[in-house]
Amino acid sequence: MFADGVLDLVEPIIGPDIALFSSHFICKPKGDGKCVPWHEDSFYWAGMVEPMEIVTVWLAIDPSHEANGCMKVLPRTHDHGYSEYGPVDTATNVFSTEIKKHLRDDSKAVSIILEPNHASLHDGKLMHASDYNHGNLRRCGYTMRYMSTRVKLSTEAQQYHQIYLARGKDHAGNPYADPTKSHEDFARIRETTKRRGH
Ligand SMILES: O=C(O)CCC(=O)C(=O)O
Repeated sequence: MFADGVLDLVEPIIGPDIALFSSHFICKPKGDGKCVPWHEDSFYWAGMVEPMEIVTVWLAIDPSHEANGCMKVLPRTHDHGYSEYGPVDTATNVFSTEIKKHLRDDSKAVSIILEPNHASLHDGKLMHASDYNHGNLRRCGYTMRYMSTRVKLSTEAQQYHQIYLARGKDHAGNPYADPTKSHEDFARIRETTKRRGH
């Protein structure tokens, strides 16, 4: 998350002053796992940051192919970020809603096929999704999401979400958490307010 090799990938996009917004593994066991329905990350982060400028590095831990549910994107859809969503079945999807069908052209979808240690980058407003894993390999990716330190974490979000200074210096007056400490208070707040990360 703080390795120069990763930060060097995002610096040409967001500049030299970089904060880690969030990070997690997204793992689908072989022959299993739910679909990630079509969404924009920004839809889930609305109100948390201003401006909504977050880039995700999606690092492949396993091979990520169509058979085991690689990520797919709709190129050039990142001009909007807050589409209308309709319900989907949570028995087969990780979220309960997805971008309404008439607002997307699924025929333009591009699969992001990666080998272990390869990475893709996507803008927080880009429409993306992934199918369930119908292959015989686990599909695990590690997301690292970054923003410029000129982006402001809202006062409300500061109550339940932490960001970390990854490179350079702050410009927006954000508070930054200490990555060497475990912040169980924040974990408890997220649990009691049922806020889930994305
Ligand atoms: O890993 C996936 O299948 C989806 C990833 C995703 O939605 C994201 O990284 O924003």
